[in-house]
Amino acid sequence: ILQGDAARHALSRNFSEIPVPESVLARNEQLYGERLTPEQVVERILADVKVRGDEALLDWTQKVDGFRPTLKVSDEDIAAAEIDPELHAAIRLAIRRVTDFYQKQPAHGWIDHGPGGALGQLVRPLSRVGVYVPGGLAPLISTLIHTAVPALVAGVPEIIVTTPPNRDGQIHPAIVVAARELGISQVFRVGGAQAIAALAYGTESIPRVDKVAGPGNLFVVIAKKLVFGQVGIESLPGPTETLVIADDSASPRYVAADLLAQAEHLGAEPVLVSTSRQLLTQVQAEIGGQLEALPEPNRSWARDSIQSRMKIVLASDLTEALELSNLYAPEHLCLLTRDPWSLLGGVRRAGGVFVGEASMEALGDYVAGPSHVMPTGGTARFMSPVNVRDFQTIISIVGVNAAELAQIGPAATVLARAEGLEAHARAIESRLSEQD
Ligand code: HSO
Ligand code: ZN
Repeated sequence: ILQGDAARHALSRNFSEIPVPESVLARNEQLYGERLTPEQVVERILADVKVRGDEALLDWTQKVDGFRPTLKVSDEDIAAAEIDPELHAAIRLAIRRVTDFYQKQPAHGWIDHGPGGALGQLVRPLSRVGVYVPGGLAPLISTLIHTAVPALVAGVPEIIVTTPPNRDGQIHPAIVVAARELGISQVFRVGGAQAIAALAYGTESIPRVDKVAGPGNLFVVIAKKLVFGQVGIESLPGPTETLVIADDSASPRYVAADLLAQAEHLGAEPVLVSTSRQLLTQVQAEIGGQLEALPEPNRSWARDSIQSRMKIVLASDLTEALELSNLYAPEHLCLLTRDPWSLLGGVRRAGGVFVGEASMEALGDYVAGPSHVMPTGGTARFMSPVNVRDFQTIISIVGVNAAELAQIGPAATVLARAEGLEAHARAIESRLSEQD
């Protein structure tokens, strides 16, 4: 149990470098005959896809996953995808609730017409966006919804989805159904850094996009970092974290359940901050019991997060608890206290805040409303969750009239000459003199 300065130290993040697991290096050695770092592998993949397009995508997929998929999901396959009706209804509900949420986000431009003319900001959707949907251990159906919907609400006319196929070369039918429900017709069976390369550079079958969004594994995140500039990137989502602030009124059973829910994500970091020592002890016992009751492989995933990364902190009061949370800048902040709404004013850094017992983070992962793609790794200091603004640009409008020009033009010429830019000054004066 951490307290005071030790807690502060444990929750201050060290942003120096993403640690590379030994298992990744060993696998690279086995695949490439050299202990390449993930960066080196990604650089090779990017360069190859840029030059050889689709052939490179298939070769790298063959190398990493062991098969050559058919890249594009055909219109017939999209139309024919079928899933359990209950799951289908849940997908529809999630789409509706996330859409309703983002339709409330103010995202309009403005033009201010005054006596001096008009100034303003136009808001325009991006033309084409790529959404990466992780596959692998869990087919993240919800991630497609939580990334594509803000883009659709922003007005993006074309969305390209890439997602890694499973062993039989197919994509989970629920991901295909979700794409169909969203009106997305371009879905590609490719994952990893090669998918990001395809979206950034374009290939024969995958069109080049303006921005790539969505979470992925270490290779995907490194690829997104390296292609930034060539395309836009919404963020670099890393392993997930949840910080729970609980007082003596919280239910140890709920606190444990919420920590375990996030712990089952690979590499997750669960943090519990409480003002009650008794609660900390009770939650630890609960976690033990609930962990044993989980089926495999979820139990192993959750146990790894709990044993390797969980932090337990005793705070002197809720003010200190909030101060520690602001220092940590969690992706998710869950408030399980007597009066959770009273803490909101003190929250300065977090991806999302989950207020009270009925608003568990796992609900937010699916159907609450806000996108579950939120800033991780302490980036909530300067980043926001995925939202409508990520898929729009702002265009500045300058439309001053002659009267206004006469007022403000002379100052501009002074600044131009101070910068030594004579042609600028003359361009302004050419109109100033015309008016005399
Ligand atoms: N909690 C994860 C997102 C997710 N959970 C998707 C379930 N499906 C990262 O915030
Ligand atoms: Zn989750």
